Amino acid sequence: MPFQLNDAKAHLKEHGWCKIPSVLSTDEAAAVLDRLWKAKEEAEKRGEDTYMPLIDPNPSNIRVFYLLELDPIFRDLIANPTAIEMVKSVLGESFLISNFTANIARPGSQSMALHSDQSLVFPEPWRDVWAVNVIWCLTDVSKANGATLYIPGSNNYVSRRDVPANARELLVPFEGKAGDIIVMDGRVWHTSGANVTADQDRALLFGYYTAPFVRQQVNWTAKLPREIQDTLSPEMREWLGLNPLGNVGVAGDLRYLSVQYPEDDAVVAK
Ligand SMILES: O=C(O)CCC(=O)C(=O)O
Repeated sequence: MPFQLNDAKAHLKEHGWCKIPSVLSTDEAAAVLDRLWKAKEEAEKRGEDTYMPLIDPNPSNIRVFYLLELDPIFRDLIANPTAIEMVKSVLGESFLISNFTANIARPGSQSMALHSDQSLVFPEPWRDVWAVNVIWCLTDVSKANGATLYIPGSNNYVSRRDVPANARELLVPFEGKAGDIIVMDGRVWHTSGANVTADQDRALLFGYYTAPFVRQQVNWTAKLPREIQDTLSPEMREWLGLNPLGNVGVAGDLRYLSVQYPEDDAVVAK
């Protein structure tokens, strides 16, 4: 039976994640990986660190931030129609692109902190889903080469107190093939896996989208060069928060008071 996106959406809603196979062909994934290595070189040339001791235990994890300014291929991926359809299924029509980063786990890499992505951008309680990650597999991903590990059911945790003391024993890998995407809602608790292979890289991209009232992790207006901003579609400008107006009227009612609460004629006459 052909893959049904609606089944994936239902799985995402219930379990907090889903996998969509072959959004990219194997060749396309390999081409993106090649561009990622070039982006890593370019980021380093620009003086940006690709090892972050704050989050990764050793330099075998290679982080590339600000993908959107490094290569147009990443601007295409963040706006990929399948990815956007999944994002809208969680967040609705209106959302922001908070971040787009890469984590290449090379042999010897170790796990970062267990966290949920929502917990990084606003305080508990996390009663609703206001964030979603689209994870692009650029290589085959297995437990051995450092697949992202997650706790099944953790999409229902409302507070840090809900994370069990034996969290480490509950972790399960998101395995996949190069070209698959894994969509994970912002409440799922997860970490990077350890890459215990001798010679396999595990390369993932993380497209992070949030509800429009959550401050983005990157201020794209400040970060993206003007020449790039000027090439973007009106839709992308809105998703990146580049337009002059930001957080206005999300769920507000701005009708005049006299319309919202018409005066009672009898009261006025008195
Ligand atoms: O690389 C991974 O598997 C997870 C990365 C992650 O969760 C993060 O960078 O916040």
